[in-house]
Amino acid sequence: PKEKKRLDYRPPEYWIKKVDLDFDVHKDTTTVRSVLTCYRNRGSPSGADLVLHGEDLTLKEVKLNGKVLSEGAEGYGHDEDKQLVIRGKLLPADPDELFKVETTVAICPEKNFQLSGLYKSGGMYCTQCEAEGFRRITYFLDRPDVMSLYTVRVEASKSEYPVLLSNGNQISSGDAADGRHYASFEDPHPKPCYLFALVVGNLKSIHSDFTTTSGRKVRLEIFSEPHNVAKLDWAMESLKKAMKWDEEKFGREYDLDVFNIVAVDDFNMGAMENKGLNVFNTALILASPDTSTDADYERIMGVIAHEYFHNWTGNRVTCRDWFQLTLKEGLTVFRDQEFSRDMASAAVKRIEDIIMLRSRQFPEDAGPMAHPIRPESYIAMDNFYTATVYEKGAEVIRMYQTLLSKHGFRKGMDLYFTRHDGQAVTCDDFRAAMADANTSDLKQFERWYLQAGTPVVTVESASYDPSLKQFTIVVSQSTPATPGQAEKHPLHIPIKTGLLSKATGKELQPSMVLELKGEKETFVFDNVPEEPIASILRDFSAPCRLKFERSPDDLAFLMAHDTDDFNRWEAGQTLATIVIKDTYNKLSAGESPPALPGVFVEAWRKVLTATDIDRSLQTYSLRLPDEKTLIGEIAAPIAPDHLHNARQHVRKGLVEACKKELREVYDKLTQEVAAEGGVFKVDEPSIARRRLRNALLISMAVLQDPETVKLAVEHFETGLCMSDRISALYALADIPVAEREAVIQKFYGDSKDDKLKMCKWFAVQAQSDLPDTVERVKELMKHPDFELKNPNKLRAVVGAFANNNFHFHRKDGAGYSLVCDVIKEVDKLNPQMASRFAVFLAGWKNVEPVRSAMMKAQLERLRDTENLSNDTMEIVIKGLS
Ligand code: BAL
Ligand code: ZN
Repeated sequence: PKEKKRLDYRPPEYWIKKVDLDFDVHKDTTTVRSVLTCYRNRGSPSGADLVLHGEDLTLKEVKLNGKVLSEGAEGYGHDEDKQLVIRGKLLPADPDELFKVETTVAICPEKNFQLSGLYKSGGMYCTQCEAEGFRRITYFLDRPDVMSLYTVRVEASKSEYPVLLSNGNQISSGDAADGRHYASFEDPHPKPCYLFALVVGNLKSIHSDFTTTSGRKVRLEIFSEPHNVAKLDWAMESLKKAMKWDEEKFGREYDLDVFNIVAVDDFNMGAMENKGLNVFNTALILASPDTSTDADYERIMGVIAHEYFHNWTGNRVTCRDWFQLTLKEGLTVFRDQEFSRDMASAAVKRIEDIIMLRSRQFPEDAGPMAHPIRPESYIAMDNFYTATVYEKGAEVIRMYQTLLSKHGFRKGMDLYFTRHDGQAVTCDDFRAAMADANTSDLKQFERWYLQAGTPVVTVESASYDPSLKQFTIVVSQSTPATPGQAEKHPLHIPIKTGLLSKATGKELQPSMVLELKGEKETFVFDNVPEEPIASILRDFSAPCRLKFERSPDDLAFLMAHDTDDFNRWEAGQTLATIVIKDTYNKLSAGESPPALPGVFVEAWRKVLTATDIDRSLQTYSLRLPDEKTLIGEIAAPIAPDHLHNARQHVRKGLVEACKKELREVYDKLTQEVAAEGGVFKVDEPSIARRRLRNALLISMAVLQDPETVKLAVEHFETGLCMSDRISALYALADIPVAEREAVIQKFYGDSKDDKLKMCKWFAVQAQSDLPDTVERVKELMKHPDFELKNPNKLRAVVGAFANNNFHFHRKDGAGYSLVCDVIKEVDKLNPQMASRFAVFLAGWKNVEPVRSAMMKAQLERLRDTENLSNDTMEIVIKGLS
């Protein structure tokens, strides 16, 4: 397969000013006629060929300026990549002269299982064009720097598909012959083709409106298949909040008269920001207390906001090429994170984001797929919709704000929009706008875009001089080598630091941002009245690992007193990591696990019984770091079973030591719920209470005693909503008792008619700890409700299993061969999904030798598979190199 390189970027030979599309939708054949109004790029030579991308298209006709072209040297041809070539000698020499290229192609959405381009999902047709799906609809310059004005006409059966949608404003509609109807649309904003969308279906909708700051009324409409329409209200509420927030925080107003969203069952991504017509995976839009957890509600609001925010960061200002993906994704994730922080608890959101970063992005940065947030090369662009581009990308944007202040960041954003509205630009353009708006030097900051790997910031020493009243810290940085990038240079790292009184726990000085630029630097704090305890990397001010030797007592002190909510939580995580690591080392050496340190148990008990902290923060503070996060803290090669057992040992130890308090707090919360009449509520305190109560139940279940089994069954039976019921299921999932099976059956009975509930039912079983989980997963894949072609169900079974670290790494290699078999099968249908699972096998070098060899053998099996897709092959090649 061919690799594309960032530095090879060249502007296109031609521009496409206008696109007129006509879709004639019939069962098994959709005919697409396209008229492209083009002109030559002045920078390209006269006589250059026009080469249009196309994939899986049946070409019917090509016309140039209304004249039919024949295939051959005097007409059109195809190059070795099957692209359509219009001979340059036929095209105007004058770059100002417009010409029209008209193609007619046939496509078959019903057989498009890749879910890229135009495809059928259930009873509806819909599109997904990012990154390179538009070429699967018609011949085009399928690259984001080609921005065009679009008109679209679509015709289909009126009775089967009463709803016809595309980007922009509908300009006409009516009946056509043979019981068909049509609609046409005009989008007044030039856009890259990846933002094109078309939906044809039997849909129902809810609608509302939003008046923008300048007084324009926007019609908002959200569509789904009829049976889901009652679950769209939360999405509408979220959309309005997002629209208002973007006006208030960034001065960005919506720019069309309509904003439509459509929910689809079969979707590779979470959602897609097509101009004025977002398409959403049902999992990220449908909400009801019976089907969605509180976390689902929060996620839906975040993703609705994310896609809406793309209208400015992505659509109005887009990417010049796909290497710049983080320009829109990192920035838009940052914006949705800020929005969610404003909508609920800022500290809780920050903790959730960092848990995700550490469990998903840090491993990516430490594995064979490590890449900078702006990758240097790719084979399949779809492989680069990664946690690095998105989540680390968002952290890089956040660092601009930390370095420049909120005010300075806003100035940079304003300049970015003023300079680049309507353009396709680069990450360097964004950095230049930030630097210029603040007259700040951000040259070294570019390295965040150039280097892969998670930097390590080490506090080499921290000392206090009472005579000078000075506190001094020496800080160094290094970034581990990553594939293809042995040498790393120092980064510009903002380290938000506070000093606390050891006596009172109060702040001795307000937080300040230290700017680490060299390999090692000394920072001196003056006028410090007493020896302080330092709180470093507050609010996780840079995406780094912090190495800072502290005693368990100091960490327990920070857990109790740090005035930075994030670092108070972080101190608990650090302490827990030390304890789990210690247990892991003992188990790995064949020794018995050590007793839990008293200071750790008491600190945990203190959090458990506290009554003066936010219950969501309390929940996160009681939770131990997950296995994926812990892997990064342990020297490779990892023994996954010892790691799992070490973490379980610590969990159990805490629960045994605090059993009485756990039950008391749980009962108190249960009584509170009962006192309110057992009514389901979605306000923040109710969510936080539910979160804590559900987490306590899952904690207690680690003991697997009959009392907790009974409690879990009761919790399930009396649960007010999905959050309660699914927590009870998780509590029982690891306990081999008849009650477990009964509750699983009951849940199935309540869920079998709802695809999203079924996904939860699948996932809880695939994540179980029970010894026969591999066999269960194989059975689940044969279950009548499982669908290999539906990405949500595939993720619910295979994705959840591959993330089940203990069983994926089962000693006999059965987990690896299961995942490899699935990859081979799925790759034939949907390479984007298959390649995501291949990433799990690619991490073989980090695992102990026996398992490592088995994982590698499965990767080799994939390598030797005939007709493996480029997507999966890219992961396999990188994994094996
Ligand atoms: N642009 C792909 C989906 C998203 O990140 O919004
Ligand atoms: Zn996005």
